[in-house]
Amino acid sequence: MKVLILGADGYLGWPTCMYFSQRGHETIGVDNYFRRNSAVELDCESLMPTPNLSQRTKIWEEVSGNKIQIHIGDITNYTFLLSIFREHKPDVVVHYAEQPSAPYSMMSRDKAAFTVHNNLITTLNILYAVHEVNPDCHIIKLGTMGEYGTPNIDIEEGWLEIEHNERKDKFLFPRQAGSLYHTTKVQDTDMIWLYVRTWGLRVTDLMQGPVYGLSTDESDRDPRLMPSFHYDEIFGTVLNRFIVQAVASYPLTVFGKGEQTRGFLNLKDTMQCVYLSATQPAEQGQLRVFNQLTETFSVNQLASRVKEVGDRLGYNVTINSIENPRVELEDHYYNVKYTGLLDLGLNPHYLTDEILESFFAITDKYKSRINRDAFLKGITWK
Ligand code: USQ
Repeated sequence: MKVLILGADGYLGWPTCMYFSQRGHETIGVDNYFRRNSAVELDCESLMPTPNLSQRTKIWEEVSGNKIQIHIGDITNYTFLLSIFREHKPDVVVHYAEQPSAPYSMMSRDKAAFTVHNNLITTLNILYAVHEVNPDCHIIKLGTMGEYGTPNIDIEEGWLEIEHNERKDKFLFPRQAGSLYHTTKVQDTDMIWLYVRTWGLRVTDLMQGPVYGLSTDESDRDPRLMPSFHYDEIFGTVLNRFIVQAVASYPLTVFGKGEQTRGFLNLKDTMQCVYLSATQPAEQGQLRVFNQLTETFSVNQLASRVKEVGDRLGYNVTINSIENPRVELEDHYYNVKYTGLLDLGLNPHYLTDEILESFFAITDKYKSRINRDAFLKGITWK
């Protein structure tokens, strides 16, 4: 396959490039370095040094013998994106090129506007480029479990059949997002669904929960190939933050009651899910939706697991419940269906103590680079 990965420099993007490349696919990565530049602007850089994409592709070639082609540019610029589509005519495009942070989207009007513009225009441009250059190209779009929010009913896998006044129809499962970032993901899903119906495109929407981890088989081959790993309040996800906090002897930051429950997965499983979706594509005219998680935990359960394993390793972990800077339900029903990816062949890496121990061990090597000011930056939803 010829695979185009948009957002190739990010936490998921770079490991995905290597994953496809390692398996013999022609891999093309694109990024505008938004996250890299914002992390400098907001003083919250990645835990480990991350060479830029040109440097990383050279290291990857030395290590694996495989090439990854890179283009640096902004895909909200349609002319730029179209030139890439015309040059490469991809069979699959993986869309990670969105502003991915809920706190970032709630920081200010300007950052809210950037999030709306970036996330909706990148998606629109991809839809147009596929329609114009290669309508058979399979779009794999990274959605988020946060599109559904935390409804008081079971969360189905993408769709819900509704019976109303003795008639039935199937709709996208109701969406009720908890941040502007998550809302842009709802909006782009609606846009994608319109063009699937109108132009007959083939799309897989991966409704992913928070990802954790910093190890993949490919990145383990050389520390310079590690993903860009964030633990700050803006770009870090909760379990990644807790591990780094524990290593830094910083009390784990549980927001509010800590009974917020989400569906989590290991970074290695994100790779598998995207790969399984690419190799078993959606049909022409189908919007296929998978809930991408392997197990659910509350924030309190994660904090206890990190404390238990951390204490055993000698870290003396403490937990601090702090006022919730977000507006979200802190104690709620959460029951999600997620069988679609397992049916495609996903073999989950569950959160075992061994996985937590190795996570601690790698993080500890970079202890001296931890920026304690990045843990809480005073961002609130209010
Ligand atoms: N939380 C804490 N303490 C912290 C950080 C987070 O208690 O220090 C809580 C949050 O309040 C929330 C939960 O942990 O209830 C998850 O927060 P998160 O920061 O790990 O995840 P979120 O902001 O929802 O966003 C992340 C990714 C996003 C992805 C999403 C999947 O940044 O790109 O879409 O996870 S999901 O959460 O399912 O919507």
